Amino acid sequence: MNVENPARALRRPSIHVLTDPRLARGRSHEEIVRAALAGGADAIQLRDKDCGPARLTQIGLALAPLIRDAGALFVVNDHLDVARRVGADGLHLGLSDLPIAEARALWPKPGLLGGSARTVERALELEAAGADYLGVGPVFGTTTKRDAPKAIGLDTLARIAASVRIPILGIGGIDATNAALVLVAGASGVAVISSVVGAADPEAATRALRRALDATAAQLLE
Ligand code: TZP
Ligand code: MG
Repeated sequence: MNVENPARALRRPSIHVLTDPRLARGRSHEEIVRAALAGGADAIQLRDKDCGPARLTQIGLALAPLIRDAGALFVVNDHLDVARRVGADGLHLGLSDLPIAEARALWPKPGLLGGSARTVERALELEAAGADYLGVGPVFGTTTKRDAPKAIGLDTLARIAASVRIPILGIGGIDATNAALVLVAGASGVAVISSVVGAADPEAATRALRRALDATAAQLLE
């Protein structure tokens, strides 16, 4: 576990950067993670749809100390076994993965458990099943997720944010130009792939998101 109180760490206006080698322009997970952390990411989610658990574990073990040293959260996508082996803070499971209620029993607190929702009903279901946070989207149009459904938009995001007590992260088509809208709609933060992983300069792209979110959070507190 990297962070003393992972649930609290989720509360700040947070930036989760999801690694995805398909978009990384040939750069490694490590290059992207170093840049995202230098730019102010709060969490790294290890996500590689082309990689089996053994290779993913190797990558995760190499990333864990970098993420820990930056004081960021380390989340693993899809694979409970990998999350365990690399000592991750969190596990994120989508619709086609292990159901959240089952995962909760196998991945107890303080391990963070994230689920994916695009409707109020699903969000409430996941909260009741024990999710600690939700990735909600796609908020805007995205071509990153191959099977991504239609964008839900800011109104649905706001309805979901108002319906659950756990933090939600907007995901899908988010960058420094629209991240503020996601926070204003009630999200606690954003999860991004292409705007950071696919950027010419992932560190600068993360820093731009950081600035946008911090400025918006400060205004919301006024
Ligand atoms: N879930 C909903 S949209 C999405 C996932 C994993 C992909 C988001 O990628 P991007 O590049 O930030 O739009
Ligand atoms: Mg998944």
